Amino acid sequence: MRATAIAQPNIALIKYWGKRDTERNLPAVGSISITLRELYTRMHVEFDADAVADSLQVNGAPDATMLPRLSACLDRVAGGDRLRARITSESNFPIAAGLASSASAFAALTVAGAHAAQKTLSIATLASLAGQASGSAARSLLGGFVELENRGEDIAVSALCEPAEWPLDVVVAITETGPKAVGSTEAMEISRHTSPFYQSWLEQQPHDLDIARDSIARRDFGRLAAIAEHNCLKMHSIMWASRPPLVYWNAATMRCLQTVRKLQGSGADVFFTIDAGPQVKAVCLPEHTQAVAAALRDTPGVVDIMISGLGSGARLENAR
Ligand code: 2P0
Repeated sequence: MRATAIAQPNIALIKYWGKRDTERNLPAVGSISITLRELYTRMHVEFDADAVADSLQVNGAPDATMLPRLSACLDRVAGGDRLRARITSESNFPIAAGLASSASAFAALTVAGAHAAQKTLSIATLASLAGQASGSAARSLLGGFVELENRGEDIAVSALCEPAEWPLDVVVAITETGPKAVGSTEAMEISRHTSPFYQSWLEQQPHDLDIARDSIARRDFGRLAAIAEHNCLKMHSIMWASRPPLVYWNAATMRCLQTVRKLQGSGADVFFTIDAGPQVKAVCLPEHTQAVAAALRDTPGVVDIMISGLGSGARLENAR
């Protein structure tokens, strides 16, 4: 009746922004991501016949804010008539700051919850359940390069390339550690309803996915870099043109972009991507990782650096 699972956050290279069904939390577009290795969320779920309510501890402290979303996810995984659960979560990176903490949290919760409830679920079912909790979480079920497709009335995830087949590195430049002002779920809806660019975003996404998928298959770093930066800046253009405007960047975010441009100018194989937060993720070939990390660390406003390779999908740590 208890299980622990570990999952890594993922970074989208072709972004998920917008929903086609808010009730079932179905994305309006497909996406392609890379799962990280060094950042993790460990989630322990214990169903307890004596407990009268679910409880949640995040990094050692009780957390009532996230609990309803986690409880609802466990209801879908284990059934609404399940026993109440003690949930314990531990992450080694800032939460809700644009580092995909909900992706690793809900991927780990879905896997741990299913096992604790003694259910053996396929990846397709786990993806559907994790995706209902958080769209990006479905991608953290798998490792390396992962595609999330809109398939029929649901979603499907598949691994495009294992980490060892194209071992890229990601340098995360942290420019702010506080939680973001507007959560992704709310921000996506603001964009869908108000951004004049939203419709063309939907129309162009299949093309961007095709280019990225093909670049990954050919290990063509330059082509992947160009489409990933383009797709990222398109997503932020939608946000900036929303009403109210959604600007997640700070001054250091922009400086990090300039640093990446300078590195590219000096011949480094690196590109940037930015999610719904002010952090900059620089994706690079391993031979450039140290130079990329040093340049970003020296960029004014950067408060910390994290370096990660590509990792594997969500998995059980132990169970009883
Ligand atoms: C992504 N993001 O593809 C995009 C890029 C943020 C920017 O997926 O509403 O927390 O819970 O399904 O999964 C963040 O969205 O959103 C996200 P919900 P989620 O990584």
